[in-house]
Amino acid sequence: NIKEYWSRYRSVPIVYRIGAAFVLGSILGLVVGEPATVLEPLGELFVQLLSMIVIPIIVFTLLMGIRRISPSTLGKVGGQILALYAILSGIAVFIGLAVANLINPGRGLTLQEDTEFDTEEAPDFLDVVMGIVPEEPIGAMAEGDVLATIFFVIVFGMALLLLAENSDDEAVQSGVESIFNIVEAGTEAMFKIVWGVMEYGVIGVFALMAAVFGEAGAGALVPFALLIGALLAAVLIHITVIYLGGLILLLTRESPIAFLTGSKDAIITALSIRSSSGTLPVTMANADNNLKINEGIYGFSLPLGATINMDGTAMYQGVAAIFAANLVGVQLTLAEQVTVVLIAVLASIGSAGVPGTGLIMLTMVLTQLGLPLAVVGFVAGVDPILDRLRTMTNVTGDLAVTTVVAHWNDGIDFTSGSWADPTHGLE
Ligand code: DAS
Repeated sequence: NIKEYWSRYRSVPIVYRIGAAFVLGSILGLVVGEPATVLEPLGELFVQLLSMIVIPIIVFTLLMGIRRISPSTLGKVGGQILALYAILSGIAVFIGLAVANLINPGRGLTLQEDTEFDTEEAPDFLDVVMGIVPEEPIGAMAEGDVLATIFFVIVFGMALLLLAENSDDEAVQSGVESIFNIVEAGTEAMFKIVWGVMEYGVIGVFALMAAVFGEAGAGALVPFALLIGALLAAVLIHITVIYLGGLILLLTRESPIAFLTGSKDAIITALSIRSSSGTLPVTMANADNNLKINEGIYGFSLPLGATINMDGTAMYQGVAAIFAANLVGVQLTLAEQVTVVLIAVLASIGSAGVPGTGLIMLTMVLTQLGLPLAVVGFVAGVDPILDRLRTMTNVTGDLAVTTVVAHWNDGIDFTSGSWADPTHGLE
């Protein structure tokens, strides 16, 4: 009967239900083609539901986190996180260039100059750094400005901690206490919402994938097979060698498989919605429930990473630069390829983790190299697929770095069991 089917359905971990929806939706899109794009709004709804809780979950978990780690630790942790994010992005671009020089995507293709596209300017580095201090903190939250929100919440949280330690005014003390109690309940409520939204995600992901493959169409993918293949190879090398081998196994001595298992919901969500910021609530839930990382660490490192740590995006700039050069029959010199590394790392710090960021950044890279911007319009058709590979790498990198920094600062709580038995968050 229905109730029994429903409880059997619900007993399957959400990530496998979403994974099945991902595959079935893709197949439907490839088979049905253009008509499948009618499902797009159902997919957009999923992205909007996740985006709705991004700012609230950052505010709640960051405030909770600040209570858990001291200001001096936050400074040390922040330095470690920023250093790892920058180093790994540089390595990612290098891997992207190395793989692309081997596979040589774009070889034998000719560029159709007539492709139209609208290039928005990717924000420049200085604007991003200056923009971290919000003139209107509530306005910054309303606009979903993650960096400005992080800055304000840290300042506000520090002020609360100082009051808790120094104020002798009873009312203030109990006020601080009640704020943190509200935040504690708010955080739990946010995670409940995440898993509720993920239930809808089964439908949302099915619709998203049907629409994206319906839109792109199997035929359109063939000329870009080498480009998609080169990015896929670079992504897999970066994730297995650098994240699983270098960060998890070498630096934390924990099981790379258990890390992947613990991160699976975030990985499949990133692959589905191609937005690191939109995936953030799931990324945080996995860090909290499965990887058992202290809120003081992930509450800070994950929102920051979703915005400034985009290894997949940086790597793509290297791959796409070689693709563009091959399209127009030029060979990039080593110096030019080093330029790509610098631009890609700086640009990936400056741009937000939203769909299509990597494509906008490509205009900066191609301009710098003197390669035709028409290439951006040329690859735009398959960018929804390339973007999913980039975003999945970005999110996995955020979790891997967070795990290492937590390990370095005693921020992983194995008292409640090892990673081996991660619950899928439906506690
Ligand atoms: N979609 C971006 C993200 O959310 C990545 C990209 O466009 O490169 O991380």
